[in-house]
Amino acid sequence: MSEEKKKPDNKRTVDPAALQVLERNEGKIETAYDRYVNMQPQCNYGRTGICCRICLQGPCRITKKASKGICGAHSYTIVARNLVRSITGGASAHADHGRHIIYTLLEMLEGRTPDYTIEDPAKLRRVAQRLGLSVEGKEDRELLQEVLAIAVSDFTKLSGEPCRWLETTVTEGRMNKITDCNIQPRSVHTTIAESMGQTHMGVDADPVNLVFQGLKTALADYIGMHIATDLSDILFGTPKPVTSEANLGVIDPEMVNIAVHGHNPLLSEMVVRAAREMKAEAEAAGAKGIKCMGICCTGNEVLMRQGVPLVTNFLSQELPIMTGALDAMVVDVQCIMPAIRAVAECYHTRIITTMPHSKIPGSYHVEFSEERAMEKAREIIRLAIDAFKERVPGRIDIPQVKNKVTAGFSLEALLDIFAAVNPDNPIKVLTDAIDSGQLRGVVLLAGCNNLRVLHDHSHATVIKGLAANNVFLVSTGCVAGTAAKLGLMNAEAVEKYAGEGLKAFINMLNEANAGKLTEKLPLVFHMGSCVDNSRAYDLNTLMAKEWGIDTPKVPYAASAPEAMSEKAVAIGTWCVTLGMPTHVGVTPEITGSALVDGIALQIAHDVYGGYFIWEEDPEKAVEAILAALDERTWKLRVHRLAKERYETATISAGW
Ligand code: NFS
Ligand code: SF4
Repeated sequence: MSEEKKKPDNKRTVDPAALQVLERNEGKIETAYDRYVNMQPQCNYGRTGICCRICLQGPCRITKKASKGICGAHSYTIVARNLVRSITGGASAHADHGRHIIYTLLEMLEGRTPDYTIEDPAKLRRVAQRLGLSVEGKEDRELLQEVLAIAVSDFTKLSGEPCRWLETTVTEGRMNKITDCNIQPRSVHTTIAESMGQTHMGVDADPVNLVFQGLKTALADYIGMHIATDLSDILFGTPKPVTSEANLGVIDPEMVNIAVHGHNPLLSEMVVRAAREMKAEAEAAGAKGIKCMGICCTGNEVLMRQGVPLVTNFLSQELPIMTGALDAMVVDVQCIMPAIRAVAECYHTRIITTMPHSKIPGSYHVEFSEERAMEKAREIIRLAIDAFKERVPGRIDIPQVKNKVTAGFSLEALLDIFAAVNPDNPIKVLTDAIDSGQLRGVVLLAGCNNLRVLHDHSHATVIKGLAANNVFLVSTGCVAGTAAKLGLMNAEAVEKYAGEGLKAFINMLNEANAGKLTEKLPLVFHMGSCVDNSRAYDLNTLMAKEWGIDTPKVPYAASAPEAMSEKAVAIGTWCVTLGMPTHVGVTPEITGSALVDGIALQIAHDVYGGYFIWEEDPEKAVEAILAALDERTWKLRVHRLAKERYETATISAGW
């Protein structure tokens, strides 16, 4: 083995800003990049899903000698149960997010949350109409009450009729498929509870039945996140195109720097608002002002709505602290590494936890309150201003790396851009471009970072590869963070990386919107946080309706090149159930059962039209995704020709 190979690779990133921090640190302060090295080799039983710890007789590991667990559970049962529990974890996290927003809005209607208002009454009306409510002559508050009643019902009801947020956002064909296969969730919470019960020791041993429950739970996840997106828009506004910056260079040594990290806009929106009001206090402490910046999905939320810069994404979340100029990191829930506290210990940075169920020992805790949101936000900012006074000037070292970002592409914003070309039927602009062959299809880039692959490398490779092959790219979550940080989310990237067809398509949109947009359109269209994958799926549904087909025929794929969290497992599973070819760049923990793996890769396709593609090599992944899109475009063309020739009313339903 060469010297080079033996050296532990604790700088696994292609982000130049992150690399600078890691190189200057030289292992002095331990980060995730070091812990990944220390963790090797990782257990292969866990990796392939054949370790069961569901009862206290475990852990049971499937080996050549022991082909079943102590209770007699086969590898397929163990793998399927673990998978369902992982999907359930993801669905619970998204449900937590959605439920918190519902609760806040209910309190708002009772007059108990004076700092929140209905920011987007037009969205409220759109959502109400989609849910089948009559909006005529109703006040906003009355309408919101009705919308919330449906949201609460979709979260909690025990009866079997379809959840409104599911049946009104998918195609008729999808809804029929969901009903036929008996995977319609009763409600979000009920399904999560069912899954925990079904995977208890000694309940369901049938892997197919278990996987079907997994799909049902993934649909509950979809409902929870769709509710979260819609209600967030009503509360804080539907995103519109906005320009900002991303990467560690956004940290300004002369400002009080506050990073908001986590997921829920309920808190981050308030921190951003309070920061705007409190400039004088920061100036009194010797700063030029207050600069907010985001990490992970709450960062995406405030970037989309307020143009707040994104400082970094999931994997590099410890690094902003190591610039010596971050005064506070304010966190709520999900994807927050407990390690940030230990890194902050070496600096003046204050870690401020805010949620009663998400604390880190040794951190400051300012418990968030819907009733006193702004007051709490001000308290948080004062802690940051105090920390600013404790900075050690000699330790400040900020990589001068940042890139321009154009974000804010809600579905409404995208349709508005398309409407400049075709005001009567905006979505036809996109479907026509695919019909004519100018575009090869649409890909949703979603998901996290994962040290099992080189940080940000798989993301960047898949983005560049698909763009060069004329794929229209939408994105959410931490892959959107990669695109933003690495300069792939602006107009310059279109010039550099787009193939001729994609370039012509985007330029046509730029020309039609000249005078309306302040910035030219980017290579990758940022649709928001991970709950906003709902927006990306709405785009798919709209395309299917325009073509008069079901979603498994739409040349629209999903890709999570660096997936990490249980939420990503849940999202990937509903993407497949709702008809999308779904690439995952980090093979999930199911390969220990050929049966369960086969369901994900092949049987899912036969039943639902969507299927998984495991491919860890990002270049090969590009080929596989393009092949999936091409197969669909080709079939769509053949089926449409057949429809014309035989004069049938609808296009063949098969895929
Ligand atoms: Ni999504 Fe967003 Fe990032 Fe992954 Fe975590 S922040 S909710 S889970 S790591 S993309
Ligand atoms: Fe072992 Fe069965 Fe218990 Fe799992 S449920 S730990 S396989 S005995």
